[in-house]
Amino acid sequence: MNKNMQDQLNALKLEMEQAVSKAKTDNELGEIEVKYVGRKGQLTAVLKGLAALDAKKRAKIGALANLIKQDISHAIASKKAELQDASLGTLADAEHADVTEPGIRPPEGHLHLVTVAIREISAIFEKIGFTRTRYPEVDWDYYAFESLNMPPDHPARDEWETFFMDAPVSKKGKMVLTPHTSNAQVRELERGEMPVRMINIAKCYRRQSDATHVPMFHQFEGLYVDKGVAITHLRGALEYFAKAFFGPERKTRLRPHHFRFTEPSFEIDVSCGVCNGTGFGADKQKCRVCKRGWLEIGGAGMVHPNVLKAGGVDPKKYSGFAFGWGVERTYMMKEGMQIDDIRILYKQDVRFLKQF
Ligand code: FA5
Repeated sequence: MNKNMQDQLNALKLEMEQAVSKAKTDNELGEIEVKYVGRKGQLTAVLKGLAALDAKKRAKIGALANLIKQDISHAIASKKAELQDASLGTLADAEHADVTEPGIRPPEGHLHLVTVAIREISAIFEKIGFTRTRYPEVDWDYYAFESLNMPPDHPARDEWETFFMDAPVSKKGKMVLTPHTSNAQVRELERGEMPVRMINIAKCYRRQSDATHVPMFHQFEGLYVDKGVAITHLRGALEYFAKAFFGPERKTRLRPHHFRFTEPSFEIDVSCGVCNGTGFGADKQKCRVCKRGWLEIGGAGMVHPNVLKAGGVDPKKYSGFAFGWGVERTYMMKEGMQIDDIRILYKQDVRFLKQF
């Protein structure tokens, strides 16, 4: 046997075994395989040298070389399995989950304050038989003004600081972004079903922005029309709402006012929840919201005969009351709210919204 070749093979075996045992990744093992037992590998090169040996030596050295090749292939395979086991162990550790542990709550949002207020207001009025309706928020001038006893060019319209639509004009006039929910009054009467007990809550738009005004806000409009409806019913309904929404402590008052679509007309004030009706803030300055202890939150009155007529209702037989309040202002006056600028409701500042 060629002693030299045998030593060479044994030395190669030792080198390969050490390389395999040091390997840390599948890639390294792949490289070792190529380097030693691949087609151009070192062991393969030794085997190629066998041709030069005589038959007897060739058989012995060949057998040894094949044995080494097998051992190395086994060593590589078992190292691969070992590395895989180890990596699965690491994965199992990393992904270990104890299903009995309490879970982690995902962050939860909540409804916007205005949506909460709308739901609460609807529920309060539903209890006294008012049904929530929906009417257009982009409507004809006729429903927003003319049918409400405000003919075109009437100065009373100025108060509503209206956005007009750049759209074709019809028999019912221009289209407007509804500046109040009163557009629902004649639309509801036109349905011709008596009695009417509607609560219409919708978006309104006006060219206004300050601590108590936003250009897009919501109103809730009540309309009650039946035989024998009197001003006492109006008072009763508003008192009921104010107590249900603000609690028994808060005060409301009616002030005479003028609306073209009600007669008599009133404005409704509620004692301010920001300054507790004192008119002064914690800094001893005038309250930013009300300035005088009371905040106007809506208008009301007995439905004008011309409005009943526009809706096809005979004012000699029927009478009714109507009111329209701002949802945001009403909500700002709720116990403990302390919101001193209406615009914050629409700033989408999560730090503010999260507090409720
Ligand atoms: C009206 O809009 C009448 N349509 C109310 C009415 C209905 C009277 C039925 C009689 C019968 P006024 O313009 O005062 O009235 O608005 C009513 C309420 O809407 C205000 O008191 C206020 O609470 C709210 N409001 C008005 N403009 C804004 C605004 N720019 N931002 C926030 N709230 C507003």
